[in-house]
Amino acid sequence: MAVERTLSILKPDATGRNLTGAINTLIEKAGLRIVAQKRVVWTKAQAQKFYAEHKGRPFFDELCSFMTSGPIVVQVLQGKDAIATYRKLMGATNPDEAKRGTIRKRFAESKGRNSVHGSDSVASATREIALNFKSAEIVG
Ligand code: DAT
Ligand code: MG
Repeated sequence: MAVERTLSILKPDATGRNLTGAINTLIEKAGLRIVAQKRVVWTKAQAQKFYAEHKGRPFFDELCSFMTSGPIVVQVLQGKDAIATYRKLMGATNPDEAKRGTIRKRFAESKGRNSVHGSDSVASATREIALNFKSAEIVG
């Protein structure tokens, strides 16, 4: 059980419904510590760079439009096995397939408007954290 950091994003559907506090409570109850957090609006270029692995997929343009449609809260979460712990708390991409008690089961509106992002590996966490935070902004 390694102490890890992962990048979390509360997406525009979540900020739009004022769910930041409710989701943060679930994050903290799961034993993860929010060691960096800011509310921002991404440019289209920032969204396209962040989601570069999905370029060419049919949902790519919709995804980048959605992620720039309103404020997002970007966070660094720290804790034991933070990457897998947060993926489990988030639930499946499609809320219809997400398990009871997960963030997406509780809050997601659809496969696209699914409330949260979480890094899926150590390599993507490292990349995604560096894209969004300077090291001095992360206070563990
Ligand atoms: P996850 O966010 O669970 O890691 P992903 O990396 O496969 O899922 O996709 C990134 C985001 O793209 C996902 O959270 C929502 C959107 N997305 C994925 N597949 C989609 C689809 N079939 N239709 C609409 N949006 C989709
Ligand atoms: Mg993903």
